[in-house]
Amino acid sequence: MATQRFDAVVVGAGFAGLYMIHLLRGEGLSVKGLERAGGVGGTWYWNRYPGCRCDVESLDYSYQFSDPLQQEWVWTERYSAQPEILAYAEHVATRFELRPLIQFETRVTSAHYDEHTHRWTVATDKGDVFDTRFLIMATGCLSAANTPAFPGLRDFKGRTFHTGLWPQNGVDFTGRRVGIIGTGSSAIQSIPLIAAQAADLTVFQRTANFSVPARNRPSDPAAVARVKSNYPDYRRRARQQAAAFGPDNPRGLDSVLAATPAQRQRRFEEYWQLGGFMFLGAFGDLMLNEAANAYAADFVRSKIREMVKDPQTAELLSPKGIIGCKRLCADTHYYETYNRANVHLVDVSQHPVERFTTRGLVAGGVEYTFDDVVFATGFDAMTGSLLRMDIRGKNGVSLNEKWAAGPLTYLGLMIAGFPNLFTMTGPGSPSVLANMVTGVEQHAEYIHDVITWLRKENANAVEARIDAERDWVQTVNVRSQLTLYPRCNSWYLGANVPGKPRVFMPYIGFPDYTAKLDDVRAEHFAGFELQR
Ligand code: NA7
Repeated sequence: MATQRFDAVVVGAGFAGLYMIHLLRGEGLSVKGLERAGGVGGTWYWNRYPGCRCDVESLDYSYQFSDPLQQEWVWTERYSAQPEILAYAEHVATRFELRPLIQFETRVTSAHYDEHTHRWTVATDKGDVFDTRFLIMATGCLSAANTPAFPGLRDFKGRTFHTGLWPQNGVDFTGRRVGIIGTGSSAIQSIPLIAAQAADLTVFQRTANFSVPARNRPSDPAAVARVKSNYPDYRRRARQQAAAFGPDNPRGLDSVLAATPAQRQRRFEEYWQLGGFMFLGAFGDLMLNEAANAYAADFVRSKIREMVKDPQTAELLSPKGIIGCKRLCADTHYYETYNRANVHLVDVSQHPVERFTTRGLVAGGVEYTFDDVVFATGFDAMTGSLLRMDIRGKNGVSLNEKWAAGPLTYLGLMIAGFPNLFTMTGPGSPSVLANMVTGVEQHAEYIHDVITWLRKENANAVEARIDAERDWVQTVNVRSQLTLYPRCNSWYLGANVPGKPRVFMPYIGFPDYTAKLDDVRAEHFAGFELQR
């Protein structure tokens, strides 16, 4: 196949890729989008499991770059379900005429940089070769599905599914004996629905997770009208929040340690009723201090005991550690589902899932037989989608070598030694700890600005300076140490993937990050270096 030449190749057509393509085309660049899926939507294309829903409210989890777009789109629920978010991504692709620029069902296999031409050669599984100046990785943070390498998996005669690679047309579990491995967010959302359909559902839990009721409901027209009457102001205030959403959400700023038992109980109950992530805003110090956090964790455990009738099951479902350290889950009737006669919980914390057989799987020396097994086992988060490609920068150094001890980036946007390569919401940026749509818009606009600067300066390439990268990695690390986040085995740390370096990947605090980006821009993109 003949090599095709572009100014920019954007890998991924999720929310990040769509807006990036839109911006670069607007600048007059020739742009090619490459997407392994058959359509746009990224995460929301793949995660079609029953109950899949966003845990950020719909008025926040949407683009703000176009006021007509945010005014005209109608979200039907407080927390959007996957089909509606996918429909929104499809609407955006149509409205801004992005599809003609995207090649679907095409996986990038390698990307190599040539220091003499300052260009990237990108190869795909379809045999295409692209020659491009800029390469933008809009590859998503939770897109590399993680299926543990269980011995004997190939021998299993039943059906298997991964929540993050769900069949396009759904799955009918009616009358089936189903096993599900994992109790993260995907499991917690899907278990109530699978349980309602299947003959029998067995949940294999390695670590109990904290979950709070989402309290999803139809959108409130009055609240929507209020936000839409001045959406830009709502967005501006949202960007000032630590996670870039919910500017009007109540937040307790005082310390739980200063409250009386009755005050504590009342406040936690009030925030429990609000639903979703808001629970962790009940007091100002819940994520800063282990003793403070323990009060919130105790409250949730008491709720689990109220909701789950069998005391032994309630005990097993009660998480031991820090609430919010692993991402908090928001559910609809998750704990109550364990009161159903057809739902069984198996603790695999001490006796792991050992192997698969033709009929099912063995855990703790017991064979469990199934028609279907669901892997709700998560993702190789934040770095997986990048490291699964053969990316080579200057001197042929691979990204896998560069990141052998953990990801190194400048601002989560660029990597020293990999000129003209940009990562969107990569490690070192607020990414998964903030509203992802706001994060991708911020990055798309910043990458656009860096490229515009380079072109104005008549340069051939831009690269992060190694010292700037080193300082930034240190900053990200130090910030995480000030919180409780590094104190558990979360995917934020890569702890869910055997052998992955244990490094806290996201930058905590959207407003400070925004201030840093603004400072860098004001200082003529300090830390970035142009090459001519
Ligand atoms: P998560 O949150 O990473 O959850 C994966 C779950 O799978 C978690 O409970 C894991 O237990 C479990 N797991 C992984 N490997 C195994 C093995 N080998 N045996 C038993 N259990 C295992 O992924 P999700 O898809 O639920 O959610 C990802 C994000 O998507 C979520 O945070 C939201 O942002 C949306 P562990 O806790 O590691 O002991």
